Amino acid sequence: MGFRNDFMWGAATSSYQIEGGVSGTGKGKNVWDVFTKEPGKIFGGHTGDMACDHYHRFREDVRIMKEIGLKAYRFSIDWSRVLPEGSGKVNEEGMAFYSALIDELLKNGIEPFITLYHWELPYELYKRGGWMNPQIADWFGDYAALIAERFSDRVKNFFTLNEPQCFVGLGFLNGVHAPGLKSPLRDTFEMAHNALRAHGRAVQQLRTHAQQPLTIGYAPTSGVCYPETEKPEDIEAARQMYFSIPENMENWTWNVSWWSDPVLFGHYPEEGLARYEKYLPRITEEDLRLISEPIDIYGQNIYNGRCFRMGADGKPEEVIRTAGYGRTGCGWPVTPECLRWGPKFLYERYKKPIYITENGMSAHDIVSVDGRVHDPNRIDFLAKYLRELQKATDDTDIRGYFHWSLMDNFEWDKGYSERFGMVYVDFLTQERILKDSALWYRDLIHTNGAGLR
Ligand code: IFM
Repeated sequence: MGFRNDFMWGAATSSYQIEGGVSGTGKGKNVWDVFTKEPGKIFGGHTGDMACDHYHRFREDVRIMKEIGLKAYRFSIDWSRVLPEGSGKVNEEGMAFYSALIDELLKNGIEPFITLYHWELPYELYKRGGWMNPQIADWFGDYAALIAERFSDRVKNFFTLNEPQCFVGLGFLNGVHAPGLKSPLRDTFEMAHNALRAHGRAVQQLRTHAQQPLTIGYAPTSGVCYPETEKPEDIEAARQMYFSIPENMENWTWNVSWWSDPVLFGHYPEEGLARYEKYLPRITEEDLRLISEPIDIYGQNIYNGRCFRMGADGKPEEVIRTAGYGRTGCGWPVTPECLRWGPKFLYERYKKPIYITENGMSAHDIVSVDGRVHDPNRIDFLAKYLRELQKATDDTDIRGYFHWSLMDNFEWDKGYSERFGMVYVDFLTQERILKDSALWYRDLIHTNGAGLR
């Protein structure tokens, strides 16, 4: 079928990873502002204090987006920038920054997509229990109401949470991300449940305070399971594995159905309820009604996957990667098939229009002697992945694709050591250089993906 005429070709970023503007701006601290100051936590002792200085350079960045021809831009709001204590007093300077960014995007014909939470938990709320405190659903809801009141006159598209798998798993289970805790399993299930309740409350509040009909979604992540062949049994093996519940408790958050079934179906998956029984908090009917507040679109971040076939014993078996398989700068496998089968399986199961809310690769890009940044690997990655996404459009309602990321940025515990952008950022001078991949993407957008065939 190919991409729809109104397909949203976009790029994504998140606030802490690009904004800077940490001091003297009225912003409160979030857990990352604090965690990055702890010795030994982040590669090279890097912090997001300056990042890409987008807070001061957003007009230049929007001009770059325009040059690439982006139809859409997905960015997140730093909760602690607009509500320094997480609730209560508003930082008007922070609100003015996002308002000006939105105006600039619209002036340049770029559709804004706001993510409410891309891991910037206000430190003041963390001190009050953060995700462990059931009140967080209301704190997050009130924050969503504020954003809708101020911005929904101009912004129609919202995502609530980005990758709850990561902010609970990496932040509270293995502790490599802020706030860096290794919490008891029981606590992590409670936090996960509260995060889903917060999602539901935000959906309600966005709609209640909306100044126009909104398109609201959610943006979890997953490693996709894809089939070795198109034989129905292999497809079934991959589908089963994609929605299965991991046995390894150290990595329990890394799955789809625990996070998405309650949102879309109003109940947790049976397999998970059985396996996790001893760790679960009290889950009420009222909670499940809140969590499953209807949404309009389903966002999914997809970077890679694992291959499965149906074994002779009728059970799915993993196809081992071949020696020397392709890997990105940070070592993630290159598996383009995930961008075909992931959206297809998700659409079959959840029946919502799909947005790929993040996809891309890190590479150790450098400025060449000609002053340009040549990134043929990223172009190759994109061509292969997007060709697979195009195949998925035959039977799946796919509305948009956001490349991660617009520009190189602060890659969490890896600091600035991994470059995910299609725009190179010199972190000493803040100079931006469009990489070859940005020019390739510009041409692709121009033909609505025709060049992929
Ligand atoms: O940079 C991150 C982003 O914040 C969340 N998804 C994965 C990206 C690459 O690691």
